[in-house]
Amino acid sequence: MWGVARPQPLVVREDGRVARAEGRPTGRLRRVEEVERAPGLFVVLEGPDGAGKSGAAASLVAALRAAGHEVTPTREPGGTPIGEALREVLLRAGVVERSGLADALLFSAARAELVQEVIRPALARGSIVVSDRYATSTTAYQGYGSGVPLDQLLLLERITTGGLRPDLVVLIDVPVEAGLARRGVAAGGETRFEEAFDREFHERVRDGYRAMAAADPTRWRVVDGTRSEADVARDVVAIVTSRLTAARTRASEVGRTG
Ligand code: ATM
Repeated sequence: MWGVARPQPLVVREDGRVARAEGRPTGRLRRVEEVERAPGLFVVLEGPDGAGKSGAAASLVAALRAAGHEVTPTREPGGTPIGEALREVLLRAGVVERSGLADALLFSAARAELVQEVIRPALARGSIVVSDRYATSTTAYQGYGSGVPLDQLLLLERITTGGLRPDLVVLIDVPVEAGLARRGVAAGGETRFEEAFDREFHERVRDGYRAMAAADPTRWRVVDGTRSEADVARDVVAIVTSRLTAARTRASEVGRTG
């Protein structure tokens, strides 16, 4: 894994999709990219602590596979050897105190590796990538939560992801109290955040998520996470399936005209 040559260069298109490329992105190459990337979809599940993202992600992956799709599940931080090592550092309870900016840089280092090694290649071969968290978590936690300026985080995101944005972000929304109770934090459970017991921090994170969703309603969908795990999972599967159908329809139109 380490020290080997990178695979073929990848071209990041304006819409954030990526394709393999031998040379510069020309008009001809653009057509090839569209055909190559058309079946893939980049889905991110987001939400505050205790929203039930991970369970919904597992159900989504199972449902998509049962429907015959190739799916690449991943999570942040993690998903690569260095990402999992950083996860240990970042999420271990009782770690040394550090700034929001240091956190943002560490999460971003794991993300850069994940994008390059896993997400881009998967999208290029037409897989459906289901990621439990993405750059949107950094905006919510380190930006809205810890107060790192959002314009700095935007710059960092561009560097880290090369502009790769999800096709769809599903926010599983729960009130802070309910989320913390589920995580056991309210009852004294462990979490890595110094601010874990600071309700205000989690309120800011939740507000941040809702602000991002409101600002980009085409890309974001919000699901009420206070219901049963099965209800939430059913909604998430329905949202992704309908987006997939729309993407497929667009792709076949491109195929007919391209
Ligand atoms: P989960 O594995 O439960 O998703 O938790 C990951 C934690 O890392 C979560 N918070 N807690 N406690 C959110 C946090 N996180 C960030 O603060 N910034 C990030 O960029 C990412 C990916 C996660």
